[in-house]
Amino acid sequence: MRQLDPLDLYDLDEELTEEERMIRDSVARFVDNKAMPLIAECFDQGRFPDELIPEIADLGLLGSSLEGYGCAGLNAVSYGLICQELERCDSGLRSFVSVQSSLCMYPIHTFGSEKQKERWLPEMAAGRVLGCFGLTEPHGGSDPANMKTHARRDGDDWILNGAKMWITSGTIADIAIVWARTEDGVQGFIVEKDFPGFQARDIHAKMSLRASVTSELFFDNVRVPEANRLPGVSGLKGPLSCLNQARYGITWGPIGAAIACLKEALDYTADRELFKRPLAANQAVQVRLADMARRITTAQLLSLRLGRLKDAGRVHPTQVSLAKWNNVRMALDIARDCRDLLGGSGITLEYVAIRHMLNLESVITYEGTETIHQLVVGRELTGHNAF
Ligand code: TGC
Ligand code: FAD
Repeated sequence: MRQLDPLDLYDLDEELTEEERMIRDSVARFVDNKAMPLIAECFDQGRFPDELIPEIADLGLLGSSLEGYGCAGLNAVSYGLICQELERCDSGLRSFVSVQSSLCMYPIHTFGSEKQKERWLPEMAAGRVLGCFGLTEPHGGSDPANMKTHARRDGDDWILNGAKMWITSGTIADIAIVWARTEDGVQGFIVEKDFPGFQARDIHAKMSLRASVTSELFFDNVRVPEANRLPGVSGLKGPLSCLNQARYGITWGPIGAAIACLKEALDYTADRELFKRPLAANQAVQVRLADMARRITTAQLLSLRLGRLKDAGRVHPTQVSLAKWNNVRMALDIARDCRDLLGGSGITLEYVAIRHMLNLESVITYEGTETIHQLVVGRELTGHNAF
């Protein structure tokens, strides 16, 4: 009998097109050769590896699924594979690309004026302009309908006041896509970093996503020109539809993290001899490894189906919620279990498991907590809104 690939038990590679495989493999090469050698040290130092941005941009990974304006126009499955490969290295690297692509370039592309698209998108695709996305506020991110940040019309401008919390890339961003309450409902604004009254400050002492920048944003009577308002949307469906894009990518990313952990655990348990046999020869260890492979395979099937639905224009937000919930939970549980299989070695950054485990504690919280996604699925099943 032929030997199966332990990291792709159902030969899903065969389900990909040649172009999708090529994109995945070129990102994988970048990750293995350029990002992996840096990442443990960056995590240790609490530093985002911004030296990788030019190559990430050259590979076409910023705004990769958008058409025109210097973007690659790839399909949704390719975007998913990009997220998977980046997060095989670190959730922080995938976060950076998710935020730039799905949360900043997507709203400009979808809701922006032609002038805004021409001004910002080519520069963002080239990695010369970085973005961040401000939706969450300090008093509670799960309930964005209770938004306090507000903008008031003043002649040709808007006056913006409020604060945002837990904002990825906040202090390295040149522009922030900021969602604020107005008399005409929630609106999106492109706030430029040098607008007077706008301040970004890093959040320190994080034990998770240490190789990513996480910030607070403050707006004190910031004057934003009408030309910087996104004209194509009003209401919470604006930011929530950006989240659909990012959450879709996040269903793929943790598959990469889980694959990295399982691969490490397979190698480690094969090499380590205890009680006169390899650790991997114990039934109790094999059950755990088999369970990881089962859960990874399920997640791979879920994301690939989701990607094909998205490419066919038929994806439903509840389907994204179910996959975000399932796949992040899968990866977090696997990372924790792999950490344990490595024994004492598993607590060091020499191995990947603990770094992924700590990162996934953020991934299970951001872009809708696990509970929020469970309640979205519950609402779909029962028709009762439990929020
Ligand atoms: P509700 O207030 O009833 O609806 C408001 C409007 O939005 C529409 N809508 C959606 N549109 C598109 N996609 C979705 N997924 C949508 N969900 C709702 C809805 O139809 C309505 O439209 P309209 O025209 O009738 O006004 O909202 P709801 O009850 O449906 O939603 C409640 C809930 C709890 C699900 C929602 O508030 C939610 O998702 N909360 C979680 C917030 C969240 O995920 N925040 C993430 C912040 S960004 C982030 O974490 C980035 S991490 C980045 C990284 O580093 O990778
Ligand atoms: P809360 O909403 O206060 O939730 C606290 C707990 O209550 C959670 O366990 C939640 O599941 C639970 N809960 C909430 N409602 C219910 C309910 N009805 N029933 C039962 N339980 C409930 N946001 C951005 O806008 N932009 C970003 O770039 C961004 N990047 C982030 C990066 C990191 C590293 C992190 C950690 C967060 C980031 N976020 C960002 C914020 C993220 O989206 C929020 O943390 C998340 O939405 C949860 O909000 P909260 O932290 O205020 O928790």
